[in-house]
Amino acid sequence: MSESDKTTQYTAFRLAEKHFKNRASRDKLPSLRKYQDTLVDLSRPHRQEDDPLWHAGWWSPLNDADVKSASWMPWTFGKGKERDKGERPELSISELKEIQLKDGKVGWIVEPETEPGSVIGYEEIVARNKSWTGDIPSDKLKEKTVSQLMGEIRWANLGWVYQWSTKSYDLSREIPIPFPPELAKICRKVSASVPWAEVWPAHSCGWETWEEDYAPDTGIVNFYQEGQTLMAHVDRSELDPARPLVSLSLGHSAILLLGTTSRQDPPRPIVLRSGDCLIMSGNGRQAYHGVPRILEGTLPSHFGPLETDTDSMAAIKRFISSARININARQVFPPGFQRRDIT
Ligand SMILES: O=C(O)CCC(=O)C(=O)O
Repeated sequence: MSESDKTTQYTAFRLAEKHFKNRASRDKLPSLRKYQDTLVDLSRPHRQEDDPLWHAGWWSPLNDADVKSASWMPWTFGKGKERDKGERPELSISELKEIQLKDGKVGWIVEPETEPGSVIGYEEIVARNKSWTGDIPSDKLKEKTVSQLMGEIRWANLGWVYQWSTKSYDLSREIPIPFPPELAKICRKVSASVPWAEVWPAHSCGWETWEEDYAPDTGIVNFYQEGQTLMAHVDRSELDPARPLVSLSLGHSAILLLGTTSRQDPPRPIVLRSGDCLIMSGNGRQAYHGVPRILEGTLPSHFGPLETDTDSMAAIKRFISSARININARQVFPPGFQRRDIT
């Protein structure tokens, strides 16, 4: 198979991932400004002076020639190699709906074309749990210092433990690991601020009770160093396929790609800045999504070191100086669900 045959087989989602991952013009960051009509960037400040993305150069007009500047590179010759740089999705943001949240803030509704959810179901989770024999640590593992491990940590679990090898939660514990109450409070507050009737006017996905009974019990914390990515995926291991997944971003900004139920459809690029909150709910929970780029040099200045920092605050700031943290909270068990024996 020729190189060009291979590359034309990339899905639209993969092409978008390749586009945002592209590091060909190392001395210049590719421009986001040039494509601002297709980028959701809800918390972009009104003044450029206040914008870490502007300071880093992602919005700078100086970088507008990003693709052209790399045109001498050998890999731009030949159709296949050209396509290997990926393709920027051209979905206009003009049709997105803005909503007023109940706490006075403003939100945007991004409504991908998705089918109603399907989940793996409790019986299937039980079966997967039984087949799980544990992940054996690699014998290549060597002793490491805490600071080495901090640079390598990729994810951590809150509440029910997610097993990547079976793509299911380990529900065999009699008493689950508690989900941090302070975080649950924040997620419930965020969910309660959404006027759900406006988000889902045409059909109910159960949102009528969320204000009272949304209670996240599980979460994944993703740690990204610059250059790390998260491939396109769908989260479908929770028993209610529609309940909100509340996703909070901290540290460096990132591009999140939000697609549909098919990787063949072009995904919508969304800039997630530190402090941004993305909620996936209803059919939207079934959409492919991934993080192809941590935007280098975009750490907000308030993460800078201070003489008054405690040791633990100084350690956190050292970590985040080259990283992004994403905390996403989900509710595995719908209210009133009776867990049957799993042994
Ligand atoms: O890092 C993000 O913003 C997305 C994380 C995510 O999609 C996941 O953990 O399932």
